[in-house]
Amino acid sequence: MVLEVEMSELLRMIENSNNIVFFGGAGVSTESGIPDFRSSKGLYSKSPEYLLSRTYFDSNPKEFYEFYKKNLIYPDVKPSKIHYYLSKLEKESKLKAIITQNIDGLHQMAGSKKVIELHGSVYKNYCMKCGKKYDVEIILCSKDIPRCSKCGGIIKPKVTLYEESLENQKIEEAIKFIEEADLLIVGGTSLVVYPAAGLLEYYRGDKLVLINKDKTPYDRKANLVINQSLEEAFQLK
Ligand code: CNA
Repeated sequence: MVLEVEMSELLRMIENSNNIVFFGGAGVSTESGIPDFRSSKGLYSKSPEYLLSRTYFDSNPKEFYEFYKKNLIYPDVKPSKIHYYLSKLEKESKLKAIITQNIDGLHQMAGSKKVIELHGSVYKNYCMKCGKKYDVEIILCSKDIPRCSKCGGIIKPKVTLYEESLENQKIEEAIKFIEEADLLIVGGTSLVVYPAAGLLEYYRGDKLVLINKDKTPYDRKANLVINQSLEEAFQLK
């Protein structure tokens, strides 16, 4: 009953706003079949952060790629109702930007245009030696370490690994959208990965909504907390 009140309040806030920003994480894509990292069924129940660190990439590229291909690339997944719902809000000029920690490209696949991918994308890859760009097929088709056809350099995904910095330009753009947002909806993220989670501090409004199955360190700061799935919270079930 309490939850129904909260869910109606969320829909009312969405109805009344024309400057919504959505800040999301791995929980946005679990309904598409991509596991998150930190819930009980998440990837971290199996694997340490070390396997996705820059140190591991540089020292054990073959093993890095074995893990990466198996656990982070899902070429056949499709956007879920949540991705399509957010895309619809943008088409209606209500939602101004999606800021995502995800690297799966599903928001764009659902038609969203303004997507800031804080941690990059599995679909963008480049040669570390000559800079030649590659799509995801080169990673999927390589038997072990993907190599550049032009110069033989190692190809690296444009994905932010642990120990690597985020791109300044993306951070600045994300801050601008968050500062100007009327309604900030944060969903499907444990909010423990920095600096991404710290971006919420830039929100100046009084409509910060947190939707997450588990509790997060920011729950106390939010104006509305819904500990439910995003599908349920947006009443898309
Ligand atoms: P996380 O730390 O795994 O947290 C995900 C959170 O989402 C958890 O607290 C879950 O309770 C919650 N959750 C799961 N499903 C749902 C749902 N349907 N509705 C509501 N809540 C749900 O992931 P974060 O995004 O916070 O951490 C950032 C990391 C995870 C980034 O570096 C990502 O690149 C990385 N990641 C990305 C993907 C992807 O691109 N799809 C998948 C797994 C991890």
